[in-house]
Amino acid sequence: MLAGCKAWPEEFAARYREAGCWHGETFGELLRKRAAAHGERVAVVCGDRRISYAELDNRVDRLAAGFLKLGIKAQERVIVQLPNIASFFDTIFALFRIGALPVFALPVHRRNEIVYLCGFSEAAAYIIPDMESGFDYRHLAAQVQASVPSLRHVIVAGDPGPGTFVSLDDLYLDDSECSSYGSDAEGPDPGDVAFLQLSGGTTGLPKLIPRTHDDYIYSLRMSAEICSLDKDSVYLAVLPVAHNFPLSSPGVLGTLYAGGRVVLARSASPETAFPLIASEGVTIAAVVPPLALIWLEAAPSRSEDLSNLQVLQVGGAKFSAEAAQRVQTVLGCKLQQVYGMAEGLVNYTRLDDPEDITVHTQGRPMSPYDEVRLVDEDDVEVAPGEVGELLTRGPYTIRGYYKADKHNAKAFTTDGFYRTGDLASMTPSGYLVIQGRSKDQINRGGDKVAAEEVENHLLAHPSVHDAAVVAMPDEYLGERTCAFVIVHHGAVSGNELKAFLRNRGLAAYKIPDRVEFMDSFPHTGVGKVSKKQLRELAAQNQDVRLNLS
Ligand code: OOB
Repeated sequence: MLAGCKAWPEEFAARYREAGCWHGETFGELLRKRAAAHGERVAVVCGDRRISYAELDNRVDRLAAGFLKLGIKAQERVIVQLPNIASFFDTIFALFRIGALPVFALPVHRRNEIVYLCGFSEAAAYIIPDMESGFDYRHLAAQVQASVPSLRHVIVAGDPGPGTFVSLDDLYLDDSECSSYGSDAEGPDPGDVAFLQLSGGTTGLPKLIPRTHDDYIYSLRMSAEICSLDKDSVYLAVLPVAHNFPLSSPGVLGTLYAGGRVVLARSASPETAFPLIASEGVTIAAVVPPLALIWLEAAPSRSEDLSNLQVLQVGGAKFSAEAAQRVQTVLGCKLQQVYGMAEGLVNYTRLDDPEDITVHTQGRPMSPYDEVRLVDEDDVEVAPGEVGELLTRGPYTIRGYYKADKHNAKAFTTDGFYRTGDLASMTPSGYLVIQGRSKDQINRGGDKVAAEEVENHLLAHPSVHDAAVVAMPDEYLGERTCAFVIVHHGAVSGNELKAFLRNRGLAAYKIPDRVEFMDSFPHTGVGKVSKKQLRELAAQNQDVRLNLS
């Protein structure tokens, strides 16, 4: 396994193989088989382009050869920051085929995140679009390359500009040239890491999640089965496809696994998504709760025919029961709640579950081999029905983050359970209800913000003496971010601090929505900053100085 990664103990690996979870197949082989089975069927729709399975497979071979020619080697890391475009699939499957490892960045990530990812993963290449949503990724890449000199290549889907960046389109070799770069020779082992996902994070620096071919393909197979995907399924990707939810739950990869069709949307707005649902006959789509609210609001006044849509998946953050109740009547489709995490475990409500379950629970684990425990602060299991922290291990849940031994000792129990930091209860029939969170994270409508990461950036400002970042309730996003700040000298405004964070290259979703100044922080009995009290203050939305005096 890749250095810096923790494999499953052999007894567990053997169990998962014997149980038929791990089939010993790689992503490269998977696509090859789908191309053989579904050849001319459309795999991916992107704007006017319709790409068949056979064409995708061929493009992947030609690009894989191009990557090899460029000097990208097996096990090398490649930061992939692409929006919902067809090249995303060529790119990741080509990297999978040669055993190079995509590191999935999100389109919203900026200099701070990308410099860190490139440096920490010792990336060989960084793959970007030219422009997207008015942002020029080539400027970002130039800054990244200046900070990470070891980065060998910047590859651009689109116009690479005048400098040294490489055009992705130019990398595809002709069929005749491919054999000399032997992309089929010595593919990766199914037990190898296939790619690295970014964790939502709770610490100062983001963590990387190594997922293997075996474990991820198993999660696709189970997800596709639970969501009844087959070759007639049409999946609409409105969320950024690099995120675990639209990537694999069952997402775009689960749809390709089932031989279905992936329709890529450049925007999640009803104006873009609804016409695609109608024209492509979309059968399943996945959204985060704030987006579900927008769709619910828009649907009654729109004229598109959404009748093909059978399932709307909602996940990434808690979906209110009130909104959940409206999905079937307003959109005319079944609601499926999805509670998952890039570290592994994914829970689904099932398509034949009664409404009471789909509305009020976040589903149950997808695999019979998922182990779930709800524990108290001493790791003792709570009584049935009680709330506890959810711990989990299983055939597609990692045993450790990449190069993070110290953090792993805290984030995993000694017997290999991942501490999700989520507080949940379980119904008698085994469904989970998410009740809150013990981790120091803000879930901003599905975007996860690690409080400590933002606090560290605030502390870098010369006027900031101390900072504490907490969630405040928000009707639309569920939560927004409030930063409490103590200044020790000089005057600084909230807007100046936000600009300071932006200038440090922090992604926009991590910039606090609100900044409040205080003279001192409330403390707990043991002298720690009481985030509980700060959350209460933020929720009250009052003058915090008066509240504390
Ligand atoms: C998904 O993955 P991540 O890694 O961005 O975030 C995981 C965290 C969970 O630990 C939990 O705190 C929260 O996001 N979460 C939910 C939720 N789904 C995720 N909280 C309440 N209700 C839900 N339905 O967000 C993710 C990965 C795969 C599938 C779906 C979501």
